[in-house]
Amino acid sequence: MIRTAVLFAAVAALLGASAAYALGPIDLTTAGTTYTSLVDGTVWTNENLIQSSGTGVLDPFLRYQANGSEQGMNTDVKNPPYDTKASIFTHSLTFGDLLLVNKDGQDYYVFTLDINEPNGDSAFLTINELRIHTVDASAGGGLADENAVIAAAGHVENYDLDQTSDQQVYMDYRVSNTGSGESDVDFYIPAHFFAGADASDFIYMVINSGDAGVGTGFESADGFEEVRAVVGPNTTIPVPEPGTIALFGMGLIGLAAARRKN
Ligand SMILES: [Ca+2]
Ligand SMILES: [Ca+2]
Ligand SMILES: [Ca+2]
Ligand SMILES: [Ca+2]
Repeated sequence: MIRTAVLFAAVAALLGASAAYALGPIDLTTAGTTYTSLVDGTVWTNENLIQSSGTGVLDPFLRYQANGSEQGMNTDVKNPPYDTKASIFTHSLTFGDLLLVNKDGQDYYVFTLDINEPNGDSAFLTINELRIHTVDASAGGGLADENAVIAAAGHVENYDLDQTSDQQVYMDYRVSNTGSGESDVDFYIPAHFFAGADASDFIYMVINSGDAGVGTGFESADGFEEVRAVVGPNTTIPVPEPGTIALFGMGLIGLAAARRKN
C-alpha cells in the first residue's frame, strides 16, 4: 500500500492541477467523456455507446430497481435477492458468453448500463459498488445471493470496483440519451481480471447504485436499471479513444504491475 501511495503521489505531482481529477470519482456527468481508471485500468465511457437496436450483440442479464439506494445480482433463482427484478432479463451468464474486445492493443470484456432516472434535478445516479464473480459450472446459475456465490465451488472474485481504493461512478440520465432501452454508460474491464476462467463458469455480477450522500439527485428513482453484456462472436463495435490522462493511467498500471512482480 505504501508503494501504491508513493506512485499516486508521483502521478499527482506530474499532473499538477489535474491531480484532483486523477484521483477523484469517475465522473461521466458530462457528455463525450471517456475515463480510464487510474486504479484498475477499467475504461468508462458515455460516448460511442453500444446500443441493442440493429446489432443484436447485447444480452441484458440484470435488472434492479429501488428508490434511494439499490442493489442487484444476476441469477436464475425464482426470487432474486436485494432489489433485483425477476424478469426474463435477469438471468445467469457464462464466461463463454462474453465477447473479447481488443482496444488499442488491450483486451477487455465489455458491459453496458442502461439507467432510467427522472429528467431534471433527479437525473443523476451513482455506481457505488461493482463486483464480478465466477463459479464453477457445477455450482449452477441459480445461486441465492452473493454469500452463496462466495461459498460456491470454484469461486473467484474477478473484479471489484473498490479492490484497491474506493471508487465511485457518477452518471446523468440526460447526457447520453433520453430514452428507456438505450445504454448510458459502457465499461471495459481488462481481460486479465478473468485469467483462468473457464467458458462454462457462471458469472455473477453484483452492482449497487444511488448514493444520496454524493449530492442532490444522485439517489435512484424512476424506472429500473439494466446491465447488458457484449456477447459474441460476430460483431464490430465502436471503440472510444482514451484521453491523455487516461493513457498516463495505463502507464501507471503497467508500472504497478511490474513492481508487483519484483
Ligand atoms: Ca437509458
Ligand atoms: Ca437520481
Ligand atoms: Ca465504491
Ligand atoms: Ca432508476
